[in-house]
Amino acid sequence: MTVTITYEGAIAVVTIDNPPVNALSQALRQALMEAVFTTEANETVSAVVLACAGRTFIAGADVNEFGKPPVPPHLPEVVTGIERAKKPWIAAIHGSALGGGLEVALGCAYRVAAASANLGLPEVKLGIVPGAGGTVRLPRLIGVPAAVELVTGGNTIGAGKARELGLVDAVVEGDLLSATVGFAREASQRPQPQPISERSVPMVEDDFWSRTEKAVAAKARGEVAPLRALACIQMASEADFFTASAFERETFLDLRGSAQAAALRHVFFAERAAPRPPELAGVVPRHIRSAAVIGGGTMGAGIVAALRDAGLPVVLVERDAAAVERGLANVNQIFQGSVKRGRISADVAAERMRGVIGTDDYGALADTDLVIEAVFEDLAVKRAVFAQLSKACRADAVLTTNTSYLDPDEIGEGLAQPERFLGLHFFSPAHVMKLLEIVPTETTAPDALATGFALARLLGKIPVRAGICDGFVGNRILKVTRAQAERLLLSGATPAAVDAAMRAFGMPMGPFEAQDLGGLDIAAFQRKAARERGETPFAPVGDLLVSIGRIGQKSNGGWYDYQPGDRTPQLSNAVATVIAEVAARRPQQTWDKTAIADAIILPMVNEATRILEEGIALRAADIDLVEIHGYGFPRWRGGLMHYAQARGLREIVSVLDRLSSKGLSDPACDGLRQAADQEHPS
Ligand code: 3H9
Repeated sequence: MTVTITYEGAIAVVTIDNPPVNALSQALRQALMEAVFTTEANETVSAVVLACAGRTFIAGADVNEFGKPPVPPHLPEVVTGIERAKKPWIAAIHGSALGGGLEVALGCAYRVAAASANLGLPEVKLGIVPGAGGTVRLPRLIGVPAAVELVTGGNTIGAGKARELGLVDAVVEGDLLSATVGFAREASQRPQPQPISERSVPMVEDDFWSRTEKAVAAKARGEVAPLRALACIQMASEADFFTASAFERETFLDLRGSAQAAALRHVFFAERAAPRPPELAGVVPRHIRSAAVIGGGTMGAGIVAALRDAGLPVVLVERDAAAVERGLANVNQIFQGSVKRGRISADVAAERMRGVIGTDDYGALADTDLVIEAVFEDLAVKRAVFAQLSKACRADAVLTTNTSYLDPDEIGEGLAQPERFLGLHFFSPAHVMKLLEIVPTETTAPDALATGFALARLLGKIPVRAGICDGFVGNRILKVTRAQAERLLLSGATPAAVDAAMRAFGMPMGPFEAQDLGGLDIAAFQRKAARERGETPFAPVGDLLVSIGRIGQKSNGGWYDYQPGDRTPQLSNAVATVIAEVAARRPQQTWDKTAIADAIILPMVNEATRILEEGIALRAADIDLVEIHGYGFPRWRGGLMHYAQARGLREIVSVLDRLSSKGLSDPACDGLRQAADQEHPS
């Protein structure tokens, strides 16, 4: 870490160089304080530009320090030091000014940003609130509603939007540093602006706080930081700067040590570690300069869109001209949807479509680097595709199959150069969902596997390596979720009670609502296949509903009834009758929300432990990422395995023992019992 001071005439340029993201470590805070003293003491200096080396401005406090006691100088003192300097400080922002980084910039007299920069206070995403004046200065600068949106949502905004809000004073297209030095020269000739801390907070309407609190609570779904951040901004608007700053700091320190903050930090680091698994260290992936997708259905079209969003040229192969047309129309529909939602312009959508070549000729793949097969989940159909690919593609092209349930070892049987073949499991819609399960076969070479991870990086997805078993990591756990949900119905709970309990736990949707949305037919089809393999999947009610044509929203009825054109679930007498028939003569009990969540989540932990024991997942954190990014497990609980650790494995084993003694779950597996035995008493 270095902080250097250079001089452009009377302008001092303080440059921070603390790779990778100029995080505000203790050493950097100390050095910044010293830079304030040095520049204040130098009579030839009329203004100070604060710039950063490397890819970004200050990206925030150093998250690695959050588990440890805070060491002075604390960031609020540094920000105040900059704000009180007699020479105006001007922040030159490129890359990201986030969290503590933006708070430092708010201490400056002015902020100049590169057009490509982004700014924000993402602290709530780490389970905390800004701790160095963010909630107290921001409303004074940009008004309360805009500050509330930025702080409670934790999202970043671009330089243009920041200029509109008055968060930055100038946006620069060309050389940022020289433009900021020029800006500083002019600024040093003018009287300094009033420090933000001395400005007043603009008034809001009488009902603003109660209205906003409701809206923030509804979005937070159990996450505490957004509401605590809102309380800080309210305090900023109702008390003086010093009282509000003290309240903010107290809230920050309280949350910094909270279980939610620990969980969110765990996810932060797990997400950053995921693209670089240690077992692939030093393995060089193959080049991906072009891609092809076989199959233009929902999944294939989503994958094409994701590849185009990442800038790759794509060939879309279908079996005949009509299917090619349908596939291209599916892709186009995705881009048009993005235009409608304002995510991309019509020009960009057209450019993305121009980069897709549709064809029924495998000959078009002669020079393609990476092929993703995404045809119907049928072994024979998939094998036929790979027979064609074996002939058509370069010997070093990486060939992948997108499958959720089939065995990639069987799909790739007989393939030429099987070392370049692997399985992928995209989640639907593939251009939106962040998770990508990467499934090597027995013969996949390390560089082909590394190419799967490189693909995930390119697509901005979270990659998790999964071993081969029915459902890989995510869908194998999902089967337990669903089976447990049905066990609950047979022992006294209702679909609505189960769904409400899982929402209260923090899931975006309950298991029955989710099945109605996706369709009950797909899982029924998979259960049929499992029974043919001699397995005994448990879904007595689900099977009966499918047999009477209740397959979800698409049939106007599944676990719930639906009015045509309305997706609101309505309680269904027909379903209650089916449940009562299947549950007859089974012992019934009353279930509260906590007991329902336990009866679903803890058996999932049990299954996940088996998955780890079998080596299907390599790390507990990988399972956390699968659950969060594939199935909506609440991020603030840190994922399934982090939740289990935080909850206590002994307690989990004892709940599972109770459930299994009544036939309501499997008993705890050996691995879970052993881990519980080794757990320190809490
Ligand atoms: C805060 O500021 C609280 C204050 O209000 C209160 C103060 C009192 N600390 O994401 P990348 C590492 S809370 C430490 O892959 P990108 C990261 O682990 C903070 N390390 O890069 C990774 O390390 P490795 C508010 C950090 O280019 C490497 O940098 N700020 C931090 O895709 C590269 O990261 C945030 O929440 C950090 N703060 O994206 C910002 N940030 O190479 C969080 C990153 O060893 N950071 N690292 O795996 C980000 O959003 C992205 O990292 C950023 C760059 C957009 C900056």
